[in-house]
Amino acid sequence: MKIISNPGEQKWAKLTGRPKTNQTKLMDTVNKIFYDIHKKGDRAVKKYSRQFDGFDNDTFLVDNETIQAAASGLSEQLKQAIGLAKANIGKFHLSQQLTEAKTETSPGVMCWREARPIERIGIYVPGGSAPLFSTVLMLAVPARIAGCKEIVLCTPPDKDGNIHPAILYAAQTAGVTQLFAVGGIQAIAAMAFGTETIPKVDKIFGPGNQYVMAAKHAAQYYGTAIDMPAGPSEVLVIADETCRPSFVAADLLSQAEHGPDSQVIFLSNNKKILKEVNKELTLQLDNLPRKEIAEQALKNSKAIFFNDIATCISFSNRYAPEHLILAVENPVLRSREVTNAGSVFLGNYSCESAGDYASGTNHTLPTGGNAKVYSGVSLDSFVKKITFQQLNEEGISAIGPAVEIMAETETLYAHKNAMTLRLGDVAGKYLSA
Ligand code: HSO
Ligand code: ZN
Repeated sequence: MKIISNPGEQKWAKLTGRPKTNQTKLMDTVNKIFYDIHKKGDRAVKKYSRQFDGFDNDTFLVDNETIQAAASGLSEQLKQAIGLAKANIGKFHLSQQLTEAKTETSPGVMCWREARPIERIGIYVPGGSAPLFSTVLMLAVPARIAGCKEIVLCTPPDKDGNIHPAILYAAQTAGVTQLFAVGGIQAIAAMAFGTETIPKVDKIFGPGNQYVMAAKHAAQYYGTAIDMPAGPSEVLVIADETCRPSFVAADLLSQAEHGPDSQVIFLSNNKKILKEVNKELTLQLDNLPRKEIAEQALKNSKAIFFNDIATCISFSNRYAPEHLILAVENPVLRSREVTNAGSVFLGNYSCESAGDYASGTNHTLPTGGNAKVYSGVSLDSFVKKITFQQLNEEGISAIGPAVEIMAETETLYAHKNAMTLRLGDVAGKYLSA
């Protein structure tokens, strides 16, 4: 990584920018496929699956037998690991199930909120070179806890129509209700509109390449919600002299190996550490099977020296990374200065991999600077919160006159009347008493 030294704030806008992709041409393709699938359903999904994935089958539905059989293709060790990850993800997301207190805003006026599950959710799991079965757990486990009735999963099969057994197994243990061997834009369009075999869902979750992202964008336009806008995955590591350079290098590489467009940033207040991490990077890179991908990602990455950790954190806040690792002295204390990040990993032992798989936090996180305004996926992502209110006679007397005059000023006399009638009713009761 080439090292930049003490860039002034006027350079931060450029340094914290993300590469731009041209969505316009992509959206033309997406719109065409959406139109076709809306009109022709399964027939169009089949056409595009054949065209893009080379997959030609009578049905996309993966039957229960195939799903059950997947377990036998996995080692006991892996199944136990999946069990541990599932349990921790479950515990952490269950802890987010909070009941809000009812509030009496004026005497006799009670207001409160209650969560209700989103009924039908869709999960997209990308194919490609890495079978991300951990994403199945990250999305289906909280969906089940939230009480979502239908959990539909789409994932592209290989040319023979097969799906990685770990994806099938994770889907089964996490409670996916229907699984389809469909990928890409056509999978998102199918879940957005519904076809003869693939059900329409209310909200689509999950990562994907730029085609899938563009399709999720279109799905929103046609009335299906999505988890969040997403781009290539990111990590920003801040390290001081207390860090372990080999750990830092491993963390940077674990992000870099995701894809050639992965974003990797390393900040330090110590020039020696910057050099040592660089040395470690070269050493560790050589042993990685995904060396070429990681190397490409590192080409666009940045290592920056700042005089102090406070400036490193200010820079990170401007960048708003998906993952932030604080390999510094007193990381918990330092974390108070963090204002924008998807998920923060504190101290030398808290690697991103822990959160990617098994600590319990969700790995579906905002990228591309969206951490300034979006939270990562949590239990809240699978519910909506409904407000309730109940007024009694005392409540009508307390806020009735205010409602009347506000409605009158807005010239909405039916609104006013709805309150006037009740005020009259309450007054009548007192008169007759
Ligand atoms: N780091 C990725 C998630 C992931 N890593 C899945 C490994 N498997 C985005 O947060
Ligand atoms: Zn990862």
